[in-house]
Amino acid sequence: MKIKNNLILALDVMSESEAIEICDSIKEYLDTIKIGYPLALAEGLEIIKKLKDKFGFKVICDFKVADIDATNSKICDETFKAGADAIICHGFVGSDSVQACLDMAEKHGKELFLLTEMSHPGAKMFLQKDAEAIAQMGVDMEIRNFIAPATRLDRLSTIRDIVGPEAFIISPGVGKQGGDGKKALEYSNAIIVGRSIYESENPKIACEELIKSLN
Ligand code: OMP
Repeated sequence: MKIKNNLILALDVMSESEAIEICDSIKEYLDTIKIGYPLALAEGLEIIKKLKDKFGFKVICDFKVADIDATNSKICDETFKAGADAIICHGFVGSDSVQACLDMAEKHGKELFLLTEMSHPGAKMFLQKDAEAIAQMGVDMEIRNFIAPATRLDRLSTIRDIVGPEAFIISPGVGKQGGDGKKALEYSNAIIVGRSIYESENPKIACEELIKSLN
């Protein structure tokens, strides 16, 4: 996957009008956005095609899919049918659940991102201790795309070592969660940034300045 300016906008706004306004202001800098439950629940899955058609963005659907295999298949199928270019799934549910997502991504000719360790403080309670095994499971399953935290560079670096130099890692937690974008890009291929762009008074300038700080 090639991502313009190595930057993905996490578009966790709560209405189509807000989403369009933000996308309009940053469209020259980005070509990939991530949509999660907030916007999809507020506006329905149709928002994916609307934003793709209007701006030509690639859309990663952050549904953190984490169910039994049969249910995961259905969630992924609907998401890809709605136009998503990629979907994010959790790894802690195990290889049968993840394989169902991978199979559906392959069926649609789309991408799957495997979430290893999360970026927030609570990830240390349970997820962190298994994150390396989750990353290794992804490698064994020949998954190419991973998510690992910009908030803990040592962990991001460890996960990079496990998945190898050819894997594609995208990294959330820059800005509001305290992570440094430039440092995260030493180990990842792109960063995911939400609030520090869309909550800013001027998202266009916030985006411009962030990109400058990455180079
Ligand atoms: P900001 O903290 O506002 O920049 O947003 C970060 C985005 O990345 C949100 O959409 C989160 O749901 C998402 N995210 C994390 O923050 N941490 C993770 O470990 C994983 C994700 C994700 O899967 O995208």
